[in-house]
Amino acid sequence: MAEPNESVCPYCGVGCGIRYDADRESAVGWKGPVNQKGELCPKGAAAWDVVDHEERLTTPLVRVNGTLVEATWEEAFDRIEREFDRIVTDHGPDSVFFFTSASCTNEENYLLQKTARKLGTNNVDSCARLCHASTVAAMRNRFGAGAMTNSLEDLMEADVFLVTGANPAEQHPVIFRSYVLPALKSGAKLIHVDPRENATTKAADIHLPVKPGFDIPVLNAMAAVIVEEGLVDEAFVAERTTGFDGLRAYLSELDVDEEAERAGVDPEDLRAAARAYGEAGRAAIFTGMGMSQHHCGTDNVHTLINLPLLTGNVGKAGTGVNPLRGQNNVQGTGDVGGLPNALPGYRDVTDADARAAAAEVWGFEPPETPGLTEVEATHRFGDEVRAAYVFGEDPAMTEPNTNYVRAQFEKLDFCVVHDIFPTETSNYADVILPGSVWAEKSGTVTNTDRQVIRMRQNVAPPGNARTDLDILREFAARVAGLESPETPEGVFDELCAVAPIYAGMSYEGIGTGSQRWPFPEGATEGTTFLHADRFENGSKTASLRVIEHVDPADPVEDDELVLTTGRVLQHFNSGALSRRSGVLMRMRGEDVLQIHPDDAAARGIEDGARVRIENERGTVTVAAEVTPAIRRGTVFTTFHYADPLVNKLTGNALDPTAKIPEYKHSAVRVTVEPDTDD
Ligand SMILES: Nc1nc2c(c(=O)[nH]1)N[C@H]1C(S)=C(S)[C@@H](COP(=O)(O)OP(=O)(O)OC[C@H]3O[C@@H](n4cnc5c(=O)[nH]c(N)nc54)[C@H](O)[C@@H]3O)O[C@H]1N2
Ligand SMILES: Nc1nc2c(c(=O)[nH]1)N[C@H]1C(S)=C(S)[C@@H](COP(=O)(O)OP(=O)(O)OC[C@H]3O[C@@H](n4cnc5c(=O)[nH]c(N)nc54)[C@H](O)[C@@H]3O)O[C@H]1N2
Ligand code: SF4
Ligand SMILES: [Mo]
Repeated sequence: MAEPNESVCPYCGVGCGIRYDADRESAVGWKGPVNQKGELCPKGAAAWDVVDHEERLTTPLVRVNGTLVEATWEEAFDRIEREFDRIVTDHGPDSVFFFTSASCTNEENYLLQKTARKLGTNNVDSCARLCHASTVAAMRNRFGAGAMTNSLEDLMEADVFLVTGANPAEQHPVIFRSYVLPALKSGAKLIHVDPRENATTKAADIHLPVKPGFDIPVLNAMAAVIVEEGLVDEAFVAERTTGFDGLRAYLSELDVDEEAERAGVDPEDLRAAARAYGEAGRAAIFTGMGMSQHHCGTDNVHTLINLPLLTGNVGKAGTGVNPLRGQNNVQGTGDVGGLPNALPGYRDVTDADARAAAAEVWGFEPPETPGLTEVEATHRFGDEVRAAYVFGEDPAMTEPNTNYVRAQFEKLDFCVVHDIFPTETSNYADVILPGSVWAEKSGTVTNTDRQVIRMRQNVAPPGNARTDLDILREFAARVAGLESPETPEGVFDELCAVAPIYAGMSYEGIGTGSQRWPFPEGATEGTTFLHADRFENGSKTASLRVIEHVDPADPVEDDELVLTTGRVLQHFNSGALSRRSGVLMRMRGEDVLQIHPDDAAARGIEDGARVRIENERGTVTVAAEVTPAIRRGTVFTTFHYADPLVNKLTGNALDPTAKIPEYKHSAVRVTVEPDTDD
């Protein structure tokens, strides 16, 4: 079987349409709801490389006397059933933790969270925790919904884009090229807040090279300028906000120059940015990991939200607060209840009505106590958590402080990894289940601007591998006695019956287009921008808040530098897919450490030299890229490689509200690698 059916790119949350092209033996774009001309970035164009890759898992593996050996599905599931049964009987259902997968479909994740809840636990979370958990926490708290407020189409109407802690030119390339650049060509302005100059900065009118971890001073100072210079939308503030007097009083005491200096940015540039944002007819915000991945990530976004509320830039086209989401289905994984505190459709597990509504469809009531979040769970392996089901994620590589995380995985009594390739985490697995990749499955994913898009199967999974949904159906039946619909469409229909934001959707309605949530029963189209007359929580008003800066978790000694980590265009997260693509490896084969010429000179580091980066958590070695694109005192590298494993250096600090790790600020010493020849 090889059918060129419309599917969705397995990489980022843009959600471009791709399919297999047998003549070219490669993936090609089709005119999807997002990539409307069929355009793709290099990752999407190379996505076939992962489908027929020789390292694919093609048969179940079971650990026998310490060694992984090939097994039948029957043997693998017998082992899983026995171990889950034993552990749940001895330690209760909360001794099991489920990783849902932001790289997998709504239907798959829906079944996995339902299985956890049938077993009696809310211990279910995904890498959305590592990503925009803080953004979602702040936005849900203030607006009642954590997703992009606006749609990509209406954002083209913006006069100003404030892009902070995000690099969409590399991380969301088709959005940048097809939605942002055309708006810039028509005269819109771009403000970029980022410690580095990168591909997004090239298109910027104003760049604020903030010190990692100092976004609150920048945003408070911008708010102060907006108030001071009379750029507040008074009618909007009166009608749609509360708390203005308190915020105004706080901001009037603030010294803009001092805040700018504290954050390491030029005060005049900061004032220019505030004016551009405040004077714009329509100003839109894109926010990313530079904001969210701090132990003050939730506060960062709370401070950010003051700007649209002060200037009336929410609830209309071309405005809002728009978190650019990570994987192709990180949005959907949360939507369908792959979260420890929420049932499908973001209904709180603590809400008795929500549990009763789920019970009506499910025939059982989900537990009421919120479960553990992803990193908290890992930190409790060997204590109250004894077993894990890891679906399409590689926490032993991508969670922070990997030396510690790996020691935690050692402590599990039982670990199942369900993936398409061997991973760093599968080194700790007792059973490995070979699943299916984008071209081998059917289902839906929800992209960054809330569009539910269909994936259709192009080819069968290799060898003995099975479709992910098929595996999860059997898993549900074996460990939780749960019968599930046989087709992806059957599962989707059940999801729509449980999740009010999806209630009116159907496979037929989506077709080769999309349906955007909220999409209630009987709707004919989704909602392009949220919060128009009321916020999603039903309130007419949202609060303005006073938020104060907190210092990053790692203190930085005089001889140390601040390591901030992130991404490049050609690679993706753990690199599981991108490092297996010949084209992408040719484009960018090796990791480098960006370091400012002054910091390099002070350490005798030349461009291309091997350098050692270390702190009390670990040591890694990479090649130096000496460049003024990074601010002094800060160094940058990616986390895309298993070697060098950069997450050895990141720490255990978590945001107290959202429990997101501080990936964007670690104190490190950087030295020339001693010559290994002598
Ligand atoms: N090519 C590619 N695309 C991807 C991914 C990928 O791995 N590769 N991953 C996907 C995923 S899962 C996600 S979550 C998204 C993430 O997309 P982005 O949020 O764009 O990703 P990052 O590169 O982690 O961080 C963005 C920027 O934050 C800056 N930054 C660092 N510290 C700070 C700070 O303290 N303040 C501010 N204001 N900025 C700071 C970094 O220099 C970086 O340029 O991308 C998705 N798309
Ligand atoms: N230092 C540092 N660390 C970070 C970050 C950072 O900025 N800096 N960012 C964090 C963020 S935002 C994120 S989202 C995480 C990402 O962390 P992970 O989610 O661990 O990384 P991915 O590479 O997205 O992992 C996807 C896994 O899913 C598998 N997979 C892909 N498609 C399928 C499929 O269809 N079926 C199945 N069964 N498996 C599939 C892949 O083989 C891979 O093993 O990393 C976090 N870690
Ligand atoms: S922009 Fe994202 S979804 Fe589109 S082709 Fe590139 S990686 Fe895939
Ligand atoms: Mo992410």
